[in-house]
Amino acid sequence: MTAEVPTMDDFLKGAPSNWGKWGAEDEVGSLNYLTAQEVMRGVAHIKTGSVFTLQRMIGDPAGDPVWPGRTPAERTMVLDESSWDNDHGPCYPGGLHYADDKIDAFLQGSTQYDALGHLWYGGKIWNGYDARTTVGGLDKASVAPIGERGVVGRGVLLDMARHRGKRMLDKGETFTHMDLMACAEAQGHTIEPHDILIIRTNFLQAFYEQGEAFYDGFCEPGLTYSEELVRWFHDKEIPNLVTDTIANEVTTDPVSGVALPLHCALMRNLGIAFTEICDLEKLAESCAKDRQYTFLYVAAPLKVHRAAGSPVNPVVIK
Ligand code: UVW
Repeated sequence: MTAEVPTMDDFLKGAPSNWGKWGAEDEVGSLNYLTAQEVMRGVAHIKTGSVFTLQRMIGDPAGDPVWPGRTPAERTMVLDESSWDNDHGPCYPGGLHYADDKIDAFLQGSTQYDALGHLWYGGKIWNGYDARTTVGGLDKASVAPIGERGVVGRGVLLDMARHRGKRMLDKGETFTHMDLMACAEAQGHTIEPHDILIIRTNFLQAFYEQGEAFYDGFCEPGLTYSEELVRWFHDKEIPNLVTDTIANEVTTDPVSGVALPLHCALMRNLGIAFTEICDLEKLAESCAKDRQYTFLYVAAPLKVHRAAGSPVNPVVIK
């Protein structure tokens, strides 16, 4: 007999919450921890000026990994030289030609920031706003306020794959906050309050190697729920969780069977911003070489009105 999966309400009963902490109108949650002082703390970790960008290519010929049910972005040429070959191109004085294109894309279909109102349970989104405010577009806690604010602070790479001596973590493999701390210790640093946590699993390598078979029995590796873990994120006042997986946590909690409980416990309840589908390979290689795992992290998703998420190309400066 299989045990019944609890409702999110029951599962997270009594879990810590930051609702109201930054006022009744707040839409950026734990990003409020990233004060000017935190920006300068991040800047202090720039040692050589090397720059890394963390976005995966949109429309990568190798494929775009997306959450099941979403489709990769489709880019279409609207104008190119053939437009003038066929007399479709607009005529400008002087004979200017140009290329124009557009994309049809899930806003969560590439490296992205989730809006704090991206998901919910019990009829309430971040900060206690009614889930009905999401109908037709997010009137509250959309991605736009995160884009408006920007995200800058000390970033810390936690290379869980290297820490476990693996090329990539396995399907459904889990780790906890204790593992994150052990990983940091092995890397020669600590995790400090207000650090932006960037976790590498290299799991999406399986997508590039396996193609569609990657989605069979879909269960990504990642952080796994416990009350202690949620309390740790709360007490450490973590502003932003960044990973190289599609959804930042083990897809299904192996103990309870609940799907994506950390999205609810960390994003919906604590207001921690989630950044997903990052490419951490070049950064990880550099960190393994020079043993510098702390740096300045800078990101700002696109300001899309009422959107539940938006593409981003985060930048790390070491
Ligand atoms: C879901 O919303 C299901 O996933 P993500 O956070 O990856 O967009």
